[in-house]
Amino acid sequence: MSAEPVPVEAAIGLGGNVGDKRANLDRAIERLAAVPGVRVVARSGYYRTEPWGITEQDWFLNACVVVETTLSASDLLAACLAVETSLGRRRAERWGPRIIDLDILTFGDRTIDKPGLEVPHPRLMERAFVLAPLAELRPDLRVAGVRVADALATVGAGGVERLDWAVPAT
Ligand code: A4P
Ligand code: MG
Repeated sequence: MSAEPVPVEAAIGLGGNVGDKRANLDRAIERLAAVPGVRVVARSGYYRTEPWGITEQDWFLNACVVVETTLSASDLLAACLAVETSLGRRRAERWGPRIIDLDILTFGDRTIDKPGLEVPHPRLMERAFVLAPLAELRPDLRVAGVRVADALATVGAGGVERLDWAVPAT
């Protein structure tokens, strides 16, 4: 008899700037929570953020969830991509407008570097739109030895505004 896999805590960043941003984000979290082997344990507020990378596009709505999962990191990524596709995402321009994007930010304390999956997310520590919602949930989490809250203080929260919208229970 094989033992049950020990759940791993992973952080997932979400963002989108096309269509009904709030509905897309809510649906993405609902669908992620419905994936067998994934339990959403914490959910951040909603953040209105200035576009990063390609600045000539609409503002983004960003948020973060913490999940406990018995899936492998690759299977969690596949689940994230399936949620994106189910919401109608079509991949086009890199950093361009999107209905919804789900990025695995951290997966336990693992470092993964393979084609199609890099964890921790390579641009995590330079982006206030990722760090602000993550710091709300896990300020003391360390990524490459640096506390998330300290990384946010370094980057600054310019262009990132937490909205006073009620956050659905997880
Ligand atoms: N991939 C590799 N590692 C990961 C990971 N840890 N999590 C691969 C998720 N995916 C990962 O992603 C391309 C491929 O990355 C995936 O198929 C997966 O195998 P994509 O979502 O198709 O492309 P992308 O998102 O356009 O590119 P990229 O580099 O992932 O963009 P980012 O870094 O996600 O940035 N501004 C604001 N304010 N808010 C935003 O949310 N988002 C972006 C996209 C740009 N500017 C933004 C925002
Ligand atoms: Mg992405």
